[in-house]
Amino acid sequence: MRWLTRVHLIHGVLLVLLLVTGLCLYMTTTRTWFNQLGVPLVSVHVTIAVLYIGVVCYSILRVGRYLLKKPRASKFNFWLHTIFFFLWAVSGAMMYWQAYFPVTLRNGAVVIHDWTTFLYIPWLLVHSLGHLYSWKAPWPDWWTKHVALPPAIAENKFERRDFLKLSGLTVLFLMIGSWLKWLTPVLSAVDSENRRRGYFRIYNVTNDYPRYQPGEWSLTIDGLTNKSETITYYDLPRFPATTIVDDFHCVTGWSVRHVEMKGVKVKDLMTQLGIEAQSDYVTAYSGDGMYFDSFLTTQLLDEEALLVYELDGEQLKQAMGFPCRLYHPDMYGYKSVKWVNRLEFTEKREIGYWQQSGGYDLNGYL
Ligand SMILES: Nc1nc2c(c(=O)[nH]1)N[C@H]1C(S)=C(S)[C@@H](COP(=O)(O)O)O[C@H]1N2
Ligand SMILES: [Mo]
Repeated sequence: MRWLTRVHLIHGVLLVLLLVTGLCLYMTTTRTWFNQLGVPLVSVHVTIAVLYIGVVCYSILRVGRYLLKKPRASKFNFWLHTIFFFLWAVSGAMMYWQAYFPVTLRNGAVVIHDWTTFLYIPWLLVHSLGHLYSWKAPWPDWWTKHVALPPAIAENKFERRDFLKLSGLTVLFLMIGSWLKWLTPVLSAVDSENRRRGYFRIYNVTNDYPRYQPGEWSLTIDGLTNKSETITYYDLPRFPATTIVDDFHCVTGWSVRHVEMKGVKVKDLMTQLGIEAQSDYVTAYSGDGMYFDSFLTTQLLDEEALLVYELDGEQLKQAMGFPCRLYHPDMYGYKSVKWVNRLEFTEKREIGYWQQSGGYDLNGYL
């Protein structure tokens, strides 16, 4: 059947492209490469996904009908893909339109999107080996040989007996289903607190990130101010500390809830240093030499923005911005410049890294 072969090929190619772009998005190193090449990988992934959804919607009924007469193995493939397709599409859509979903749902979607992909990879390897090298997995006969259709379907007769059998099966499945439901709390007891909470995915737009020794880091406040000042790592504890517990949200869909962050409010720091802002905009620069973002002066000074140096009671990990990252409690994670080493007050508003290359909103309010 020519049509089927063609659909299968298009389907396979799109799915492999989705896997490759998806894995590249998942891994920090590759994500960073694409960032540096200026390739908006998320948009590429989403575009392919839309094409893929189109192909599936166009072909699924016809393929399903064709496979009815096929061996169990083909039917299994069909159902596997239908289920995975559904899980990928729904969780992906929730990640894409994440602003409309509560945090717990959204984090669940990210986990499902990741895990379905990991589970899928071994299957894909076996399947493509079969197609590329005509290698066959040693499945038993009953699995791969053609099966006769049940008379009810073959002759289009649906008898009382079939109806009873179907109803019986349905009840059985419902029972198994509800029984499994009792199992889930047991299965998820391990580390469930952490899973519900979510975890930080480490993002940086540079290949490597600054690994500061405490003595190497400093933060300069300058630009349109009455004076400029530079503080070091050892100065940080000398300023009044503020601790907040807040949820951290990334626009790409993941969140971490109840993160305890300790640091100095930008406002307190400025007051203590006797610095007065004389312009309406501030740019926060990262010591990685690439990343920066801008704020209204009022957003940093009057909205409790913090220079965070402790997270959940420990000093920041190097990958997460040691010794200090900016944090605005009402804004997305991309405003949280890691390894922040300069706050420059400016006449005009600078357009930050992700606003230039990702089209992110300037203010980034949640
Ligand atoms: N210097 C720097 N800071 C950064 C980024 C970055 O790429 N470089 N990514 C931002 C984005 S988009 C998010 S969601 C958070 C992620 O924080 P994490 O890497 O600690 O998980 O950091 C923000 N701060
Ligand atoms: Mo982000």
